[in-house]
Amino acid sequence: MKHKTGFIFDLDGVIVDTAKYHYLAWKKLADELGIAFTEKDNERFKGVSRKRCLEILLEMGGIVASEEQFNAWLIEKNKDYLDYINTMDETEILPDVPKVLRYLKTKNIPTALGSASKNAKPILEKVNLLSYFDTVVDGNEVSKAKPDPEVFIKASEKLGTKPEHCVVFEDALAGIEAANTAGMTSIGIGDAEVLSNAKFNFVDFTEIDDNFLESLLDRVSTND
Ligand code: B16
Ligand code: MG
Repeated sequence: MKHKTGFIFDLDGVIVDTAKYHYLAWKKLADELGIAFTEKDNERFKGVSRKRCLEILLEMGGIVASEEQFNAWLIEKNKDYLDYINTMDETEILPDVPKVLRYLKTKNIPTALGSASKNAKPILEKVNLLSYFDTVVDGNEVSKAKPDPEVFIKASEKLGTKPEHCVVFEDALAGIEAANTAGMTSIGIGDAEVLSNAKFNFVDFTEIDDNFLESLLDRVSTND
C-alpha cells in the first residue's frame, strides 16, 4: 500500500548559503567584543539557534553578560544579518534546488521547510521560493533545537504525513540526527564523511536526478 509522503528541507546550507552572512554578522559582533572568531568557529553555529550561538560566542570570550546586554547583542547581530539578507535574490539559490522542488510540485508531493532560523520566511520570499512550500516550520515555532526532532515532527504533523513517510534534506550533523530520531529518511547534503549517519549522501542537488527521486518516493511511500 502507498502512503502519503512529505519532503522536508532545511534552509541554511540546503536551499541557500546564508552561513556566510551569519558569519559576517557574528564576526562584526565578535570584533566589537574583542573575541577571535573564524569561519571554522562559525561551523559550530550551523543549525544552532541564534540565542545558543551568542551563548557559545560569549563562552569563547569568557564574557558574562546581563540579560539586557545579551538581548541587545542578539538584536544587533540580527540587524546586521538582515542587512545582508535584504540584498539576496534568486541567484543565491543553491544549484538545482528549484529542479527538485519543481519535480515534487508536478507530482503533488507536500513539501515543508524545517529550519532553526527565525528569518526563514523572509529569506524564502527574497529568493522567490516561498510558493513551493506547503508549510514552514521555523525558529519561531520550535523550542528544542536539533538534534531534537521537534522541528521535523512539527513539519510532518502540519503536512499530515507520518514520520516514516517523510524525507529530510539536511546539511548539519545535528539535523541528520534529528531526522533519524524522528524515524524519517535522512539525506545528507554536503560532506559525506561529516554526514555519515545519513541514509543517503549527495554533495549537492545536481547529483539528484528524477530517477533517484522516483525510487525514493516508491521506497518512502511503502515504508511500513
Ligand atoms: P536566525 P538552518 C540555522 O539555519 C543556521 O544554520 C544557524 O547558523 C542560525 O544560527 C539559525 O538558523 C538561526 O538563525 O538567527 O536567522 O534565527 O540550517 O536550521 O536552516
Ligand atoms: Mg542547515
